[in-house]
Amino acid sequence: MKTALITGITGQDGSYLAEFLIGKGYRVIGLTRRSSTTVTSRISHLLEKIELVPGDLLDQSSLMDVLSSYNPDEVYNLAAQSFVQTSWNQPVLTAEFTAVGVTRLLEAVRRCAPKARFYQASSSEMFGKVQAVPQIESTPFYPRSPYGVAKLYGHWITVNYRESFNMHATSGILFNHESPRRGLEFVTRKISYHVAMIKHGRTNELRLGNLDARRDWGFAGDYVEAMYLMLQQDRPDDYVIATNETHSVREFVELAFARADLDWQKYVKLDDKFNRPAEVDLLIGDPARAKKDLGWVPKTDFKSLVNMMVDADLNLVASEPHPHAHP
Ligand code: NAP
Ligand code: F7E
Repeated sequence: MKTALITGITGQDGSYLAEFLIGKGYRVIGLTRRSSTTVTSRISHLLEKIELVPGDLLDQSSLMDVLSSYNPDEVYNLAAQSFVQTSWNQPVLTAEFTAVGVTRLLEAVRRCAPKARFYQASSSEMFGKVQAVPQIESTPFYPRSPYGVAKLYGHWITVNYRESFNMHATSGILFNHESPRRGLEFVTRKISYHVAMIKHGRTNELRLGNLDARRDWGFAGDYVEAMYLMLQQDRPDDYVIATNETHSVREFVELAFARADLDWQKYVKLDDKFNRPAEVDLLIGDPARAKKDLGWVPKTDFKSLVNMMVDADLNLVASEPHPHAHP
């Protein structure tokens, strides 16, 4: 039985990856940080099948303890401050988690479990102000947020440890991927959740920023398989994971409201508060290398993704007690 350590197991991707690896027969260890509230809602259905261990990307000794105790075969570093907008409010903390945190974990692997294969969750945000269309592994980077800059550090330190210490360290450059488990602050889930709230009469507006931004949106459940496949390769490399399609926020809005038979123009209001100091206007990735080396292709198209998220939120909101209902 192989052992995998997942940092960020309580997040969107961590929950799907844990499910996937359990299905492959892995012993799954999940790193969780101390919190005053319960943060395991995404993995509540898996708690009997995984082992949670305390640790934090800010704390070197906690990482070394976990690596020494479990000596995993594979380490998936999914933990990060992952919300781009917040990275302007907390740029230093974002760098501590999302950039230097990667070095702390790589050091722990190198010293305590040097045979482990390492996956780093890199991001299409590193392409930022894109220098070529579509983006591939060799496209020059131009990050546009403190988050993007931090991810670029994480990407290069992973490459550097591979080249310096001959580690099996891989960086997956994943484009936006979404699901019903996406955090409510990200635009796709914000839209699908508000559509459901409007449909059930719980609110009557959705405030958004830039509707013209274009993203290459895929399904998180498809993307975690690519992470696993990268670590099964004899030779570590970096891979773009994307759908090779781009859509605007406006298109997402149109499809999501249409799914619930609502006219979006009646509810969507523009609000400057959600505009960013520097925007990433267009992302579209070509995953040809992943297809060739890993045999990976996305399975879920854009419309199916939107429908999946709206349907899940319609069910979720229907099951939530009405805020005005008497107990
Ligand atoms: P997410 O839902 O925001 O999850 C982030 C996870 O990181 C949570 O489990 C969080 O724990 C954990 N975490 C944050 N700071 C930590 C720290 N100091 N120590 C330990 N754990 C910490 O993110 P996601 O969407 O699943 O994304 C997974 C990874 O892929 C992230 O690194 C993200 O930047 C990257 N990525 C995401 C996308 C995308 O479209 N989703 C695309 C490219 C790359 P708590 O639950 O305690 O907060
Ligand atoms: O924004 C626009 C916003 O916050 C998408 C993270 O997973 O993917 C994600 O980063 C677009 C942007 O994701 C609102 O300006 C308009 O252009 O959903 P998002 P993101 O910034 O692309 C990458 C690959 C990651 O690595 C990150 O971790 O939508 N937008 N109006 C809005 N965005 C938000 N959040 N809220 C709005 O009201």
